[in-house]
Amino acid sequence: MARSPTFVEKDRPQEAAVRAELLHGLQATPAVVSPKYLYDALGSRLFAAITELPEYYLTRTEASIFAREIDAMADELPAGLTLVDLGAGNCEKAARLLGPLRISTYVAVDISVDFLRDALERLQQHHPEVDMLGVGSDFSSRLVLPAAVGDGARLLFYPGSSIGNFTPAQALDFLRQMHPAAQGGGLLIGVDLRKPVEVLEAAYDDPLRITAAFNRNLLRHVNQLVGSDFVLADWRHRAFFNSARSRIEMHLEALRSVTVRWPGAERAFAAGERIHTENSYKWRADDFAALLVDAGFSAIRRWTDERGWFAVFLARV
Ligand code: AVJ
Repeated sequence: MARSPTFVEKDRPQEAAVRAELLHGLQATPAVVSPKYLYDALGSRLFAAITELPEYYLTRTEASIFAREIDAMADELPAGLTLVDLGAGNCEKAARLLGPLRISTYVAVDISVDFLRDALERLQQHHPEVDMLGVGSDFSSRLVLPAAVGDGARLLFYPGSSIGNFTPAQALDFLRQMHPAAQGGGLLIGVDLRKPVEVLEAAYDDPLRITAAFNRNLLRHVNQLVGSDFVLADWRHRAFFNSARSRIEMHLEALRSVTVRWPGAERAFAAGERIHTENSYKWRADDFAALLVDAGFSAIRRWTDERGWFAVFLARV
């Protein structure tokens, strides 16, 4: 019997709260906008294009690790887990895990439930035996899953090095929230590793300038959300490796002095002044394993590619 997915929306982000958060960041020195605003409909498509770039090794490398090690991963896990996909998007990565990991329930979580509908309905056709639930939730600051996810042991799935957007302190806090949320199951997480700076910087400043478009598109999204009048031609993409903090930083840099206005206020930017839009931390595998232990996880296994560029960790609670 073919089932159909269920959808729930958890705490839809309030327009007023979004405005307040954005305007607070735009008035700060240095100005800052959360990377979650990179992902409007166009931004999500630009990110998908980034994952196809030869320079953006992350997605491809992670996929190669899963392709090679999926049976070893399955050996570590009981059948019948609930797979909770944090940041599911097109559900493509999880689709390859359902069969091999003998998943009984699949929960796709993304910032907007609307991003999930088509993908989850399509996936359900291919896996009629798996219960499927789509959840709209911004879990980036607090991981709260609706009761509908159920009380079975969960395998929390956090691929793509999304954890890289968090500072080490925030990452620890997030992992500590994940530990009880797994309900006796575990965590399967992809983490980008330190590597030569030229490789890192090319991945975030590609010659086709897709990453530049992805970053600059954030200003259009902000204009839409707060009614500001950013002119994209006034801003250039900057991405560089901050070695002391072991992170790629993305910024938007004013090409000339500009004043940006929005209902109720304005902000002047000098030529060369920047808006910080993203951090992407690059971990040492041993440091990340220690972080998992700190967060309460145990029985940690890790797999990497032959270049040692990316790691997938499996941790049990
Ligand atoms: C989705 C956060 C993993 O940090 O590599 C890609 C986002 N930013 N290119 C990353 C991103 C610029 C990506 N994550």
